[in-house]
Amino acid sequence: MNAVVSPAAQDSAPAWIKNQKLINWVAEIAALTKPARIYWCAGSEAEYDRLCAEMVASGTLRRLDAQKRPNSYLALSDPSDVARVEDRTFICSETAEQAGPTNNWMAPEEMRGTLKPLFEGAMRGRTLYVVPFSMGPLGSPIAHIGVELSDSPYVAINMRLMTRMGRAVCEVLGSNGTFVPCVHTVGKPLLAGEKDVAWPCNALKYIVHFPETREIWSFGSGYGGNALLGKKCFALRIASNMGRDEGWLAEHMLILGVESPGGQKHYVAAAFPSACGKTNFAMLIPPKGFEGWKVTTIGDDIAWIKPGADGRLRAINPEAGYFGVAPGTNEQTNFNCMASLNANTIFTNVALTDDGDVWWEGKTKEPPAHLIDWQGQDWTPEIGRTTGRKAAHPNARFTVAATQNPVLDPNWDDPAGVPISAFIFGGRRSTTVPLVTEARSWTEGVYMAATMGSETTAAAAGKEGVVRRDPFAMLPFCGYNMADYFGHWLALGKRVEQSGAHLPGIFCVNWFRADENGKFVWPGFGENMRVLKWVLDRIGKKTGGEENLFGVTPRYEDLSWEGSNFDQQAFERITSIDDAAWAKELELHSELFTKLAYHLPSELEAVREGLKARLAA
Ligand code: SAT
Ligand code: MN
Repeated sequence: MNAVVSPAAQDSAPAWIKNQKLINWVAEIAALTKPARIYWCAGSEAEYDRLCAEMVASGTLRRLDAQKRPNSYLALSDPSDVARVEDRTFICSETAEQAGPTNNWMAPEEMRGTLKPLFEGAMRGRTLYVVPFSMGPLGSPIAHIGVELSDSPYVAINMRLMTRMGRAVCEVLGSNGTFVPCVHTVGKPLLAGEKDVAWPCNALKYIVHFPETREIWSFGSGYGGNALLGKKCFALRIASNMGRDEGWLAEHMLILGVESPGGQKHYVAAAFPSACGKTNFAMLIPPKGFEGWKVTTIGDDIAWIKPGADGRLRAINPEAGYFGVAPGTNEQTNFNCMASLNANTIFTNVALTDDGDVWWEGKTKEPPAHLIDWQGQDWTPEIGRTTGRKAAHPNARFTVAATQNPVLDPNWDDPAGVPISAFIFGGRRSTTVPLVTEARSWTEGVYMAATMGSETTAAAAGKEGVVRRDPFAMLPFCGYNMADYFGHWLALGKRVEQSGAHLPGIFCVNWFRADENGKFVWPGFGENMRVLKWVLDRIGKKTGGEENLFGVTPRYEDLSWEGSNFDQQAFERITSIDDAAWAKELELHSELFTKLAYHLPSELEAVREGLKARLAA
């Protein structure tokens, strides 16, 4: 069947599109953006292969060596379009207070007025791809459908790996189903006869959310979370609004399964900021001394969590693939991830080897003698040393379907979701925050997550390595007032507790404490299993710990050290609480609370007062 139609023949959408609202909306957006063609994505493999072949022909993709990296491609972006743009991301709720002080806000009507001329004719000369997608298992009561209209074929192929995409979604949508409308353009119309560039984009960027009408409009970028609108825009910023209204949670969390040698299985959801190791943690291989333990992946970036019929919190991964950071990934840091990337992968902004494979910093100890770097330039170790230029961009990414993961959890696609036993929150902190701390209550846990700080990474445009407050690792992703979001967490906890269902424990971790030379003290990666086991043992009341200033931390003897030579002295270094540093830390909490004073739950203010008093005593 021919699914390519001219905009004029708009109503000849494929027969499997039964939703008139969708057909009308596509016609409306086509009338505004004036694409040369409309293509309805069915989501088949043949379609994927064809779109990739077209992008190879146009120079956007390069096919990698068929033996070394079968069915895989490399895309190099424009050097100005390499990460999320937080300062160009807007939450346009009715009032500024609803967006809160941590989001950029503009009045909805003013923003619509700004966007209209930008989208007017923006897709001229290009194809408008209609990309229907489900966030979550098809038909799951926790899942939701979106449709992205994009003039980027790169978006279409990435969405096929990252979501359940295409015709099957339209069948679930039916004639009356609702969907979140997502409009995306790279913002670079093609004039008649104009030759396209490999990575079209616009210096001006707008990533815009209208929470009330649940709409997303993205202009000017083709990269990652700016362009794959199912991810941060829908699954976090819009979904956090849906969750607040409907009594559930949309979180920046991985979900993993842990099975003990005795066959006891738990699921844990863990929030870390972008590029802090969520993918590595979600695919962890238990270290020596943990024979018989199994860790499996439900998701590596986003969790949607809802109380089930029994009141217990159940989670799904709304995504169906991983858009992970390549640099630093290797057989030692993440063996399962490397295995996932063996074939059927899209790489973006990594380096190309002379034999048609990919390379990035940290992939091997020694870099190859010659590479084409992420900007398409010759690169040698010598050039790297003398210019400081990296072969791969620090935010270079891979896109791969979850089904490529050798440790994918058998329940990853279960529409009912999986029950959550514990929440873990972690920032990247070279000082101050100990290896692991258990909250003594839900409220204390919400406080810990709310006041979390982290050093910035290359995942967002801007300066790297500065500590900023990143509540719940949601600072760039919460689609409404952060103080109201804290309140939502407190209320949901009360609701679960009142239902008599198990309320997950809350823990805070920090893998990143460094010594005086800036070297990480904790080995991390597979060794994080020792902390994970302590977390589960605490939930099962099987191990000890001692109270510190803000929760319960393990003593050296409370962790399992079998197979490890990490000694007590090193352990003290990463678990010690420095009173002076904490006095400063509490000042930063105060600063955050002052900023979020409007609607800040009084319970959190009370926890802070308690901590201050404890520290003074
Ligand atoms: O660019 S993405 O938002 O998709 C990745 C990230 O920053 O976590
Ligand atoms: Mn993320």
